Amino acid sequence: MTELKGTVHYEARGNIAVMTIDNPPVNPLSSGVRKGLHDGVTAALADSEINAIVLTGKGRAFIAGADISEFGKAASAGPGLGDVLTMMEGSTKPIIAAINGTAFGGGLEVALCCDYRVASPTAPVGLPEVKLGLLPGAGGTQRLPRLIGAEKALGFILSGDPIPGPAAKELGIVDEVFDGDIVDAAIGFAQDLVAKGSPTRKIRDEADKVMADRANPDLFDNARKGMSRKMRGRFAPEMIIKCVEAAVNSDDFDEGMKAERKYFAQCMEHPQRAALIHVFFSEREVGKIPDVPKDTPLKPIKSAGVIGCGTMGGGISMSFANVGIPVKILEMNQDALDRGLGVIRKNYEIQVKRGRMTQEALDKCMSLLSGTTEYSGLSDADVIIEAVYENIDVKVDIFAELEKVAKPGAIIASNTSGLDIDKMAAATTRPEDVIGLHFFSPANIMRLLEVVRGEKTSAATIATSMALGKTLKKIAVLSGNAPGFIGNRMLGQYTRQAGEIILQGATPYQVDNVILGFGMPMGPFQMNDLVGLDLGWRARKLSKMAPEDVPITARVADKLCELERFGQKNNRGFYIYPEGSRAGQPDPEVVTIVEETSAELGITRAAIDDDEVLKRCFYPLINEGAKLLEEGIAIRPCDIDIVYINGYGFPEPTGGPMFWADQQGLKNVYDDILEFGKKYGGPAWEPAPLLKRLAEEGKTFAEYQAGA
Ligand code: 3H9
Repeated sequence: MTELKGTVHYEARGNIAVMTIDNPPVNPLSSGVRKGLHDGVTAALADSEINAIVLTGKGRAFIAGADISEFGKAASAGPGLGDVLTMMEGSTKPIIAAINGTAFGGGLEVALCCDYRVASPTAPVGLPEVKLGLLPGAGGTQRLPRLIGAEKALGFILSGDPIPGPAAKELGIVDEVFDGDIVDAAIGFAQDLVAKGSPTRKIRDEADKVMADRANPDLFDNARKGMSRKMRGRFAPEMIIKCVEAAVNSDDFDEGMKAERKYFAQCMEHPQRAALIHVFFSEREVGKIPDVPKDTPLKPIKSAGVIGCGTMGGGISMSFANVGIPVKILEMNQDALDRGLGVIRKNYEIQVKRGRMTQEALDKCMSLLSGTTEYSGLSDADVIIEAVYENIDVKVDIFAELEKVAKPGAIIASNTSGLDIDKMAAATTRPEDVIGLHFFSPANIMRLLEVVRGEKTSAATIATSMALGKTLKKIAVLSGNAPGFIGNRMLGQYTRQAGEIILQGATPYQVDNVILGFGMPMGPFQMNDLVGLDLGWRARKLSKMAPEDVPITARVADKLCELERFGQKNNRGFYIYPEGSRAGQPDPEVVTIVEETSAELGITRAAIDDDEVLKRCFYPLINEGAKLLEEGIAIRPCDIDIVYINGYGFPEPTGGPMFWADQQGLKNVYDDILEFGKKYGGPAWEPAPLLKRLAEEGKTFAEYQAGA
């Protein structure tokens, strides 16, 4: 017999039955929980001594929702959630949800089937299904509009964001918020009900709010128009709106439930659902490092030092200050320090102006930032991160200085985006404390932290750095030490292809449009304009590179620089930017320059269709990912996916490049790579042995991750 997962404890406290869900760590609605709910309510109804039921969760959660690990698999054991909820809602004795902690998704839907809801002030309440490509499929889209009205329900369900108990009370989702022991409070609440004759209250029977909503025909159009940018292109939001429309427009609750079941099933079948659930589990998986035990003692991080107060150093310092960790910033002189701190203050002021931060929070963050012009000023820091420009000699010198001043055990880190961590570690006598902490720009906003282990980096330094990522509200992914690490090494393949494609027949605008259409926030040429075309051009000039040695993919950008088209910074690059605008407009002059460059290189241009553009941009990147796996630089395919989604804007609903490759079929990807290799040649099209093997065996990267 299949073993049931999770349980529900049942206890009679006088005439109140208390049911406690126990499915650590966060009480999802696994098979044993569903059975326990069913059995508990049945027992309470059968016991004439019991007049009301209190339902709560053990530990930090009430119920975290449906058990996501069961999705996409064969039906699990135990009763179905729908049946359990129907019997709960049919209870003739009132059920009070005592929301002790997280009540998410199906968890909140269970509470909505209870007659009353009371919550702890700190309990987060939410319907985050949309973030998983789903909709609340246990009656949430039908009951919530009946409880709080369609407009508020839509806002709540479409955002997927949780709110704490008091805000849930204000919205009308919970009846009362109680400090102290929530179960005792719920029992008191239940006793009051018993004194009044144990009245029940079924949300399914409440129709006033949805009737009123029928008088507001713009409601749904407004919801569609008001969809956040993040949700555009996603399948689930429209399905959610359709469900709430059904709740409003039908007199029959069960008709609405039927619509919800239909649209929920469509979401379940949609590839975005599988991709987003892959992202959910991957975000948790990347924190698990096979050779770093979970209980590795962490170094305390109570203060930080940052070297350099430019764009990266400033953003890194803000990340620490934002979570209350004091930062000492080292700059070459007082002027540079003042300038850097001034930029930080300005960035915070913009956030205050936009209502994203209070003046008090700004003052608090600024009070945590101080400066020094001496290395000795960093001697108290628990972690020191150098964030100067990318030059290995300069970085090695900095590490030699840090060796003299850093306190014993302090983590000494580099924010390099691809240079050799071991070379820096070799400048110290404590390579075990040295690590790469690669933040992404803007460092105070971007979620990814690439943590780079050197050959001798200790487990404690790795574990502390991964935990530090969480403290800084980032997602940390571990990479091995190889040029470009995970992200930039793969990116190199992508940008190189984009450069080749425009010489062979596409325009930069076609390439960008294809990439934008795929869901990336910007195309490769828009990215070039944002970063600045002059960086590479100036570096090549400085190194006196011979014109014939300039890579062909850099020729167009260099020509643009010769015409003083440096990108967004001076409003002209691959695009023309009207004054004050970041939305670039295509320029026929650029197309002419591209065509001339092709001719100079003897390349015959021919039309390249959008499908080929997409494959040529991403398949070499995926191929490189497979090489990173073979070399052990990336631990698992999911680490690459999380790097790409959070550091490079790879669209989340695709699940990341490696998951997307699985969905394309690795055999198809491999065959196309061979085809492109025949047509265009070059190292980009040499298939990684791992890709070849998996393709030939008909396997996926997911199966490789599972041990194939
Ligand atoms: C739904 O409910 C659909 C219904 O509308 C309709 C049904 C018909 N299932 O995040 P953590 C695991 S959809 C299975 O590190 P935290 C997680 O993988 C669901 N497992 O802790 C991890 O495992 P491991 C709607 C789950 O304290 C461990 O628990 N609900 C689930 O930082 C600890 O998780 C959601 O979308 C789950 N539902 O955060 C809620 N949830 O230790 C999703 C967690 O092996 N969950 N696990 O790596 C969350 O947002 C966070 O996990 C939560 C706790 C805030 C609850």
